[in-house]
Amino acid sequence: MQLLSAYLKNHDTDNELVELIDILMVACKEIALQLREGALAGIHGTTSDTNVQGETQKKLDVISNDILKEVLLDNRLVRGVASEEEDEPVFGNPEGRFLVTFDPLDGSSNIDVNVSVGTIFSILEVPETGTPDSVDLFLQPGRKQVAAGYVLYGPSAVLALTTGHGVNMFTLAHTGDFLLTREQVSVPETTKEFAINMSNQRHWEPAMRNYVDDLLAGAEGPRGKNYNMRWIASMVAEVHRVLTRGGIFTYPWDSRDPKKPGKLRLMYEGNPMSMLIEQAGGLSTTCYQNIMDIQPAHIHQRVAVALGSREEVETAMQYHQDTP
Ligand code: AHM
Ligand code: MG
Repeated sequence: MQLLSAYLKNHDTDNELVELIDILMVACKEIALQLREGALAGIHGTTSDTNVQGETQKKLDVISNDILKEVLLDNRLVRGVASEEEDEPVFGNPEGRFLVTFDPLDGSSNIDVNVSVGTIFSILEVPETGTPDSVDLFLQPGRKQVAAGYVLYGPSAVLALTTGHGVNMFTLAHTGDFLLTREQVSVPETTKEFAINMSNQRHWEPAMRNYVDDLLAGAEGPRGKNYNMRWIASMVAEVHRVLTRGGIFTYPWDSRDPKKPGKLRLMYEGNPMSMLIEQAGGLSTTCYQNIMDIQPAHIHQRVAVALGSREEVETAMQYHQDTP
């Protein structure tokens, strides 16, 4: 089985990008270790702080954020990082070539109940040399990502990675190495499985309500087949399932906070997951437009997400075009 860095080098990945991905994995291995210890490491529960988005921070959110920041900013290749858990980007080497955005521990409401969580990351290049440190460096559409991925901390720790040449998966071995376990992952075009937080149904747009009603109607309804539903409340685990056996995962716009276009964040969740899904042949949209075409206005911007099996996502989009 091939080592992550050897695989990437054999597949024409730029040496500096390989080095950066290796460094990122040093941080993720440390997070995986902390998670494995669980209550033994005293990592359960919350801190007394809230993040920039007003959410209570879990202890491990903070620990994971610190690990990633420390490891990345220590590397000469990194110009700066932006994190879901930080108000502003943090800058490193002024000559660094890359910018990294991350959700250090996605799905963190699952930590205390010992259910899968993950780290999501996106790598961008500094647009022009000589530009001063500022948040503007990061405000690039998802199409500009040079790599994206996640590490799912589940029964095993799995890295799903794209550098723009398909999606590959690597499993963390007891030796501490990530080894190639799935090559050129492809999302099935059709599906009979959907994932949405149904408890928000009353807040959705009519188009989303109609779409989900028709899924629930099963074989007797307009979709003509029986659908299964899953909700793990951990986007990394949901996307991993979609990459593994297809499906549609959606966190749509809802009316609870009309100013926010969705719950998930464009730069830490929407863009990297969209790159993975598209590179595996799937589709990732807001139900109106392709997520990676959005020009971000600020780093903590939210986005509505519907991603997964191409035909199913196209159908969901069609409901949004057809419903006034
Ligand atoms: P987080 O980054 O604060 O963990 O929030 C993102 C998570 C996603 O992983 C998941 O899809 C969603 O929030 C779950 O939301 P809900 O609490 O509505 O089930
Ligand atoms: Mg989070």
